Amino acid sequence: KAVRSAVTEAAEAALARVEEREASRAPGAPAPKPPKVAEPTKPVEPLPPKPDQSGPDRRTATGAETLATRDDVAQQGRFLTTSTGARLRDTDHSLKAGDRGPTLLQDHHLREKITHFDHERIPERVVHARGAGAHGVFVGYGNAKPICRAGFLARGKETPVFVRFSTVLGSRGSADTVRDTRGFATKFYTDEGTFDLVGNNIPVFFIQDGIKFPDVIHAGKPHPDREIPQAQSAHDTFWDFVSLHTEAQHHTIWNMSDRGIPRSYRTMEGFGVHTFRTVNAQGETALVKFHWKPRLGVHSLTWEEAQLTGGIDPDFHRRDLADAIESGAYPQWELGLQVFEDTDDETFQGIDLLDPTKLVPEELAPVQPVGLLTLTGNPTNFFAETEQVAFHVGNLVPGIDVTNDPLLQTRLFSYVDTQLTRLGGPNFNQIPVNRPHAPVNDMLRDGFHQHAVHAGVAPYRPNSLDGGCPFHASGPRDGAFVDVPVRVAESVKERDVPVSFADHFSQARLFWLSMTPVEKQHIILAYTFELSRCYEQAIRERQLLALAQVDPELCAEVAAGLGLPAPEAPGPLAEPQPSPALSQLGREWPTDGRVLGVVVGDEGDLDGVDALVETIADHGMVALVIGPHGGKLSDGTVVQRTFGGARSVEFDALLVAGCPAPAPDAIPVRDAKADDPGEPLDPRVRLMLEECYRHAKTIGVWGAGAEALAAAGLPVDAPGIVRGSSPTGVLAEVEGLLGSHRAWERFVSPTQ
Ligand code: HDE
Repeated sequence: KAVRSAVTEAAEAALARVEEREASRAPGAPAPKPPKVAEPTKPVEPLPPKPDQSGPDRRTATGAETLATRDDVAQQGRFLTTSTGARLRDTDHSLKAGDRGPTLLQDHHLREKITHFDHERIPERVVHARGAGAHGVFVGYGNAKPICRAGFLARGKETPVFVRFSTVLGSRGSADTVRDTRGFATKFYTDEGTFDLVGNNIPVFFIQDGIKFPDVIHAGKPHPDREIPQAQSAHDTFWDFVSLHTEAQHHTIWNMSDRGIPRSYRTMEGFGVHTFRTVNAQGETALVKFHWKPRLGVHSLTWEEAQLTGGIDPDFHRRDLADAIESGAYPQWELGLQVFEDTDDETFQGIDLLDPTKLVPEELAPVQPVGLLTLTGNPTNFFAETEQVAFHVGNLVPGIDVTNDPLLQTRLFSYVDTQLTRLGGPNFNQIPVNRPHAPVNDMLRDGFHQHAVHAGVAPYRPNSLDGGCPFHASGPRDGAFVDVPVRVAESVKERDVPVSFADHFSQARLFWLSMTPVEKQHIILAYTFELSRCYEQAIRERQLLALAQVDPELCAEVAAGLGLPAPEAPGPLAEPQPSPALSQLGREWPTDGRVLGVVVGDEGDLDGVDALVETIADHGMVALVIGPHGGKLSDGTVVQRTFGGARSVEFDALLVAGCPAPAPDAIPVRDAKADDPGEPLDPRVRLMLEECYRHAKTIGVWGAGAEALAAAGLPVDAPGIVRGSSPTGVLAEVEGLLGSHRAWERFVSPTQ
């Protein structure tokens, strides 16, 4: 009885409080504002819908207008509600029997909030789990018309796109800068249906037949017993597979080159890898390979930079992409085509175009630009867009068709299949980021997560009840996709491979021979590192035998690094003509969006720093002032990075305006001797300079900046070191050097 009366008293008191509040409210007055609580961030206006997404959001999956708008699915109204729209007056306290509980099962809001949370995660992608996306626009040049009737390639035609970049091996939370292949998948929302170009930043692949994809991925992923290592190929199972399965050797040498550690998504090339078939308005066909050429050139990190960045900023590429877009430095790529005659044997100058382990050197078939991609918008919500976007190589538009490349053929099956598990059912094309911008009338019905309210009674063909709708398009004039009537050779069913696929080494050798000495050095170091992480001697030896078939020098250097004898190649090596286009060096590129660190001390040499920062911005680059402490310096210069918070890997070049001494209360980094004048340079600045020097980055100094170099023990007259009297003079020279990315001559020793 006592318990009951206590409960009743508490309930009555709670009710009285509510009634009191209600009574104090004047008739017709608005509902009271929720009590003020400390919010972690200031509430901001929700972003308006993106123009490229607002169109399709207003349609059902059948293309019909619906009452539902984007606002209906986004958050709306001032008040917090349940998912069914009941306004809530408290989301911080569960409904309890008294303030000390127990909690009541009856609390629907509690259960809804926690149940939804429990189911927030979906399975990550089985490959390419780690990625970053962006919206943009593609504009056609119109010059592809003679070979391809696809409408989005027409002159001046603007097509919205969504692009997702990714690594392959790592989990969703892994670091961006690991050594790996990068995905480069583009969804074109064209008027004729969605076209997905699901490519990589490497033009060839590990396997020639899709049936082996689980093998290569199982070998590359962490070991099944301890689930290590994460997001890398430097382990036994990977090298076991590629050394046994030598058709992977060409892709592997690309991964071991600087292509495996890009500087930024913005500085990556993209490749469709497979050969596709295009069709023009007359029905004539051609074979093509797709290329994305970045406007800023192809640039990479050094291995040490990639390692440091993985710890200091694991989101380096994701951040770089988002920052560039947000600041208006929109990343751009030209879409290019290598075009080949559609011959019966589907080869070009002896290269089998259906073999995805082979590329066609650009010197033999130039890449012809046919349009421009510009990324202009960051996703509003990572999960809704970047995570839920679903690409498919079978999403084709009239004018583009597949070939019989056996890797591509398997992919045509895999990409729908995987979404069924990942996105929980067959209606993933109704998710906003996947919705086509072309009208859809597909007669696909029901299933998990069906969002469309389909009208009509006859989702079948032929029918008379829905007026015979939908109708067949009669042919190309109605914009129909017509499968190219390719002749299928008279053949028998067999599990086999063409003889032309048998050469596994000549193009790995072509790649090696096309590299400059410094790029070769990086490749040697990468193989040596990766193989040194393997435990099994037999695997190292077998991979050395594969390298012997790529190049004797490469094999000898790696063998020396591993302390093993270099094997001889079992037969003579091919002598392909090198393809200079495969090298990343030797050209000048725009410096837009490059990040320059400006090191300043608290005292002296601050003259002109403000003007310098402005000039850097005027030239389309980003200046980050690095000072001994946050806030402002004595002359009012604003500091963006502190000596303690900055690390060299953030910057493409360093400008040094002074020789900042260590803080008076800093712990000395060396033992003081009686006659030691003490550290002349702050050790954190010394570290930054040393690293920039080691990574062959341009360093510009003026005034006391030269003393900082000397204090760091660095030569003032080395390549890529710019000394001058004025900040702007130094900047002009530094900018010139940045065009070639690094002072490549500084890489002299294998240890760097
Ligand atoms: Fe993929 N691949 N892949 N792949 N792939 C996936 O699809 C697969 C291949 C590529 O940002 C998965 O939706 C098979 C080549 C990219 O969402 C899956 C084979 C190339 C992405 C799948 C290949 C790629 C994927 C995992 C051998 C370069 C990320 C999640 C036959 C031309 C797309 C998903 C994104 C993703 C299967 C080979 C590129 C499992 C079976 C070759 C860029 O379906």
